[in-house]
Formats: sequence, structure tokens, C-alpha cells
Amino acid sequence: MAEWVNGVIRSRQESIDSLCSSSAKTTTDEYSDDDIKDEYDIDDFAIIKTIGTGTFGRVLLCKNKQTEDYGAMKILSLADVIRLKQVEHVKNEKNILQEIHNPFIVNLLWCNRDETCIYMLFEYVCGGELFSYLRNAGRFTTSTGNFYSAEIVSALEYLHSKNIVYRDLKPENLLLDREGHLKITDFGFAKKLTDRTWTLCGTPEYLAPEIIQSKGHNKAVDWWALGVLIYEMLAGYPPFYDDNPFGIYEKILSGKIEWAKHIDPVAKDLIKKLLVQDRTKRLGNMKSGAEDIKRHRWFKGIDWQEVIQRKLIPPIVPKIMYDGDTSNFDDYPESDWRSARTLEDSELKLFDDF
Ligand code: ISQ
Repeated sequence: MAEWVNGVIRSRQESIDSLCSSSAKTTTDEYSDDDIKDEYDIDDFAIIKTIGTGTFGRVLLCKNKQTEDYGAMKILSLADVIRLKQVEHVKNEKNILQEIHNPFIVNLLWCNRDETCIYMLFEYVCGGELFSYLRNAGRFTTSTGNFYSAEIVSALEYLHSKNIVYRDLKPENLLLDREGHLKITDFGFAKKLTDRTWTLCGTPEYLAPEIIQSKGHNKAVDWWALGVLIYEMLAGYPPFYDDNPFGIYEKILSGKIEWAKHIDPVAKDLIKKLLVQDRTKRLGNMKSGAEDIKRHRWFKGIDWQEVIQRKLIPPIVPKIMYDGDTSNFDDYPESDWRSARTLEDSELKLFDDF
């Protein structure tokens, strides 16, 4: 249940699929393409504990029995992926994760499937979700919000430079590493945009408005979500809220924002420019792209080269007592993921290229 207590608490939000229409490498990178290995077997890993669950899978802390390295293993039941019509999304997720290397995005190390499940091995990001820190703090100070939003802008700019739209920005999908830097997880809704420049090659007189307007518009959804996230970090609750999802949609579409008293005026100016209904006028989505956001006064004093090199000083440093410490994650009931149904050959075909 999503619930507000004194306007501050809400439960974790499940991502929804109902609104989805379709199915620079840096010096701080620790991994290369060679690290995405395919020679492991799931039995090479000792499963330790569930650290996250979703509608069709779970994330488990695991340990490589040979190297003793920890990892986060995301396991998805193929039968559930089919039942919930997520086949295309899961393929997108894998293809996109294999293409990207960025200090603020969780690193995929290995991926495989058998007749029952998909297995994705990630580096273990031990600090837990930004969501938990935000709920514990109530709201963040201006400088804390400024740090996280700078790292997110840097990550989104990187994704957009690769024509990838993330589409699921929220505090639940942002993890803190052991130093306190952000890592974006969960690319289940991310989408690689197809090159539509050719569509404008037709005879201009005959082009439909949606063809002219759709050029590049998809990236704008991430900049809107950034506006929501900055608001939520500074207020402690999101700008559009109702007990009922349709009430939320109405508020989003109303164009009205109720401003929490203590939101910094400079942050408020940026949020207003991100939460613009007309996507062609939304900051981040105009001809200078992310530059317009990076040049906003809210980021005055931010050296963007230092951001990407993870040189900004994190405002929160997670408490980690030992390697493989899971105390920054919630406890979840354990279940036997090995009992997932084996697929029929006809169903397995859907995952041929996985
Ligand atoms: C890495 N570390 C902790 C949790 C995770 C959840 C999803 C993907 C990767 C992760």
C-alpha cells in the first residue's frame, strides 16, 4: 500500500508497465567488456540472501565459490516474464546493460539463462537504496540533493548520448556504493531509441505531425523524472501525489505544483523548468540538450569533469561492517527460485537470442 503519514512516508513504488507503449567510458571505470563473462554456471555461486524482490524475480547476494567475490544475482523466472509480457523489456535490459559502462550505472558482469530462469550477475553495490536514506532523513539538505542530482545528470547525459532512455528514475532504483556515490539499477524499462533521422527524408509537404514531433522526444521523459526526483529529495515527498493512481495522473496533467515551503528558490527554478508540460520547452530537451541543465544556477560551482571522475565528496557514507554486509538492504522472505517452471520448447524459442 502506498501511504502518506504526515505527508512523509510512502512504501516502495512498483514500476508500472501500463503506460509504456512498447514492449564515454571514463577513467574511473573498473570493468571492461571482457568482464562480461559467459563461462560461469549458476552453481559457481553460493547464494547468501535476498536483497531485493520484484514482480517477476529477485536479487540475491551471492559469492563466487572460487574467487570469493561478492555479486548481486538478479534471477527472473522465464514463465513469469512471459506471463507478464516482459520478454521484450528483459531483452532490452540485457542488450542495453551490455552496451554501457559508466561510473554511475551498476555494472553487469555476466548474463545467462537455462530452461527456467534468466541470471544476471552485477557488481554488489552494498550501500542500499537512496530511498531508505531519504525516508530515514525525511528530506535532504540542498547540498545533499545537489550532489545526487549532479551524479544523475551525468549518468542521464551519458545514456542519452547513446540514444538510451532510462524511463524509471526514482529513489528505489538508485543505490549507494561503499563510498556513497550513486549507481542506477534496473534497466527493465530502458529503451534504445531507433534512429529516426531518416523519417525526415520524405517529402516535407507530406510528413505527418507525429513524425516531425517525435524526433528525440523520448529523452524528455527522463528530464521530467529528474524534476520529480529533485523535488522529492528536497521536500521528502513527490510533487504529485494521491492515494489513487488516477488522482496522481490528474495532478501530473493539471500543470499545477504545490510547493513545499523549504525548497531552495534556485532548486525551485530548475524543477519548474524540468516539470514543463510541453516537452519541446522542457530543460534538457532543447537544442543544447543536457548542457542547459548543467549550466543552471543550481549547479553553479559544479565541475562536471570532477563529477564524472567521482571526485565530489559524498554527503552520506554507508555503514559497511564487512564485505558482503547486507544490513543496508531490507529483509525479504526467502523462496525457492529453483522451483520455477521449466518452459515448453515453443515458449523457450522466445528467448533464443538471449
Ligand atoms: C547490485 N547491488 C545491489 C543490489 C542490486 C540490485 C539490482 C541490480 C544490481 C544490484
